[in-house]
Amino acid sequence: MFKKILVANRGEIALRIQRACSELGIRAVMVYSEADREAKYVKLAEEAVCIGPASSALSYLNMPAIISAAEVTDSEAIHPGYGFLSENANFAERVEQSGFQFIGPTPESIRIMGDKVSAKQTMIKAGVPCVPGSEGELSDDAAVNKRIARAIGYPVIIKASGGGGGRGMRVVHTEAALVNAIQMTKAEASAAFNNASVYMEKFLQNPRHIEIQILADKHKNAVYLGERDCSMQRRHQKVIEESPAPGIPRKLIEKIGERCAAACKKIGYRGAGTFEFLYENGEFYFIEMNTRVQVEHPVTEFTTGIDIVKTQIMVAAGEKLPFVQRQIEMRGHAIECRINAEDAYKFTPSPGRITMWHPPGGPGVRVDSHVYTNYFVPPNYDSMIGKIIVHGDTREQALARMRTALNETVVEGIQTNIPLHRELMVDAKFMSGGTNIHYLEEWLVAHKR
Ligand code: MV4
Repeated sequence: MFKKILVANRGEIALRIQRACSELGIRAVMVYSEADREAKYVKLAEEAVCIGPASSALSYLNMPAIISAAEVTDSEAIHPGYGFLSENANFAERVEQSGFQFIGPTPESIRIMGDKVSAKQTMIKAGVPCVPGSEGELSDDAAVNKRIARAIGYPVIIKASGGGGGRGMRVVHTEAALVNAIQMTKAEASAAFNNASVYMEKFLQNPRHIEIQILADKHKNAVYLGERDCSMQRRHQKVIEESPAPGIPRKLIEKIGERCAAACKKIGYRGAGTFEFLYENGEFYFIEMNTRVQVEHPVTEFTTGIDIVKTQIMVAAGEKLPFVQRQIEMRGHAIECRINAEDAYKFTPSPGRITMWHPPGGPGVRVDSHVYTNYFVPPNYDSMIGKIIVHGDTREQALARMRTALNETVVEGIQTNIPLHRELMVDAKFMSGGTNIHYLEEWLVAHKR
């Protein structure tokens, strides 16, 4: 096992990784920008290295600064967390070329999944069901593209191969609009991702966003840890996640989960990963794979009892997965609310000093947050300041625990989205379960203030 790991991230996930290291008896080296000197995990750290100014480009995205920090502290491995450099294949490569273990998949796996056309082709070959669409990248042949769209059936969606997470997409409803839409998406993709490759899919109008968590080791073992329903989102930012996904047959989840684990074995995937699916009319359609630990991983930790971050570290060190598929059981229901420093209904960021922080507690309640009373939320980064996650025997119990937890929580000095969460937890449609990816945005329009 590693003796020392460098944590190349900030905020609640930096603290989460620090906690996993502590439990494993590993020394965690924390890096921080000038704006993050006051963070809890920096104060708690046995070792911490300032890697640059507040601007992410000069600190958390600064590869030489991070690798130098690993060198001067004699770290053996680097955990990238989520966001920042976590899905940057070149970073993973440079980390390994510098003699450190990258806590995540191989640069090759990251590269394949970063290119959405190659990710999809890989999944089709591995037997994972995908959205019907073009066989790979679109050519510039208008007649061929019209034929592909007609075969799929309108509406179709044009997506940038270098995009993902909602960036670089365009819905096309008629043949008259097709050629121009492809041209526009290509031009935007070229500018945004330096990659003009685009592909076409059937546009699913009212899907749910369901993802499957997997874990794999370096010995070709892979398991799935059930699903998460992440349909409650606004502008491609998830707001609430839960597991299990209400109303989806267990047998179907197991069938898809087995396919995901088999795909991981086939491609030699290692570490934690997430298969993103759209779910509509009882069918799963793969869209993208995330090669990092995700914000919402605690939901799965609650339902499976497995520590995903600890397992990431163990498999990076070469250990075998400490469980096989039949030992993994899902129990109860978990829900996560992301707590953001923002106006609850206008969504404008609300950085500043937190004058009072009273997190909730009690049975089945977990709070992942790096903030505390008198902490200053810097304006330079994502507005998420923490997560409240609850677990119960049933969805109803989990909802009741979340309502209690949200009512107990006191945050003063800045604005948060807790009032929005309080309303959603008593919304009749959300309470009945199974809302689609458009529900929250429609709810916000209907509840304008
Ligand atoms: C789609 C889709 C409908 N049909 N693909 C948006 C984020 C990116 N991961 C994929 N996205 C979508 N792809 C087809 N063929 C609708 C979306 C989509 C979406 C997906 C998941 C969660 C929220 C979303 C919000 C808008 C659109």
